Amino acid sequence: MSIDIDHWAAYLQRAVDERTAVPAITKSTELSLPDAYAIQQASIDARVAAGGRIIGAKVGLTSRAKQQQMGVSEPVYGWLTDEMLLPAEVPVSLSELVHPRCEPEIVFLMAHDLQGPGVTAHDVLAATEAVCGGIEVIDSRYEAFSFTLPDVVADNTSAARFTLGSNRVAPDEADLALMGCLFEVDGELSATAAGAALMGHPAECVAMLANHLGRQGKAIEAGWIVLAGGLTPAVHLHAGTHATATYAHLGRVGVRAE
Ligand code: OOG
Ligand code: MG
Repeated sequence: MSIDIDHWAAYLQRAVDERTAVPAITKSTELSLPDAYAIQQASIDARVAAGGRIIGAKVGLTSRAKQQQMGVSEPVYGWLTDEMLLPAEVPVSLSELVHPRCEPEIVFLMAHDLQGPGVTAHDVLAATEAVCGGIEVIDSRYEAFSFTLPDVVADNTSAARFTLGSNRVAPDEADLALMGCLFEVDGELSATAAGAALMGHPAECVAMLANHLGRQGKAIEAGWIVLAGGLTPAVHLHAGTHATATYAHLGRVGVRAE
């Protein structure tokens, strides 16, 4: 049975526009992973046609903490557009979102294109301009923030907003596997992690992304921002919530919700 890709892309875009959670697609139809990526692509094509610009990509569900929290045990890939970038000090506006959560991320700023197959973590580091700390705000368009692997892929992996810390280091200036992270919410420690939580090394996640894109004839592009995946479980954002991630070498980055 073939499914209507454009119908489901519009279904998810309506949830974004109306800020209302919708039932997961797999509640009403079977959804293969290739069809889920086709829905994701149709959605991003529509955003770009409407004036959005792709400024990077993300890998998600790359840490055990995130896989366990969401009950999905395979990494996923999605797109970042300019509308998602939250400048420092600009609050997350809850009225624009459904039921957002946030999570600490290690972020790669790319100097060179990278296209799979065969891309290794070493290649990723050689193609990286700098690394910084970040926080991603995810906002599943599905009811109860609950989904299967193909559902979350179709939903552009819950991507909603992200913000970047101001400190940057060259990729050879710090051992990213040992990159410590303290994730605090309203001044209380929520979780700690090291970069190795992301598949042993955060660059491994970016290598997987390059190989994934390569299978579709696409590449990670110079100038892109790439999120390697949440290091810890995500936390709910309520009015007034202030979440900060403090990284070894990379300093602190925060988001405040209002
Ligand atoms: C899916 C997105 C996962 C990450 O960093 O693990 C993700 C979700 O948890 O809603 O962005
Ligand atoms: Mg994430």
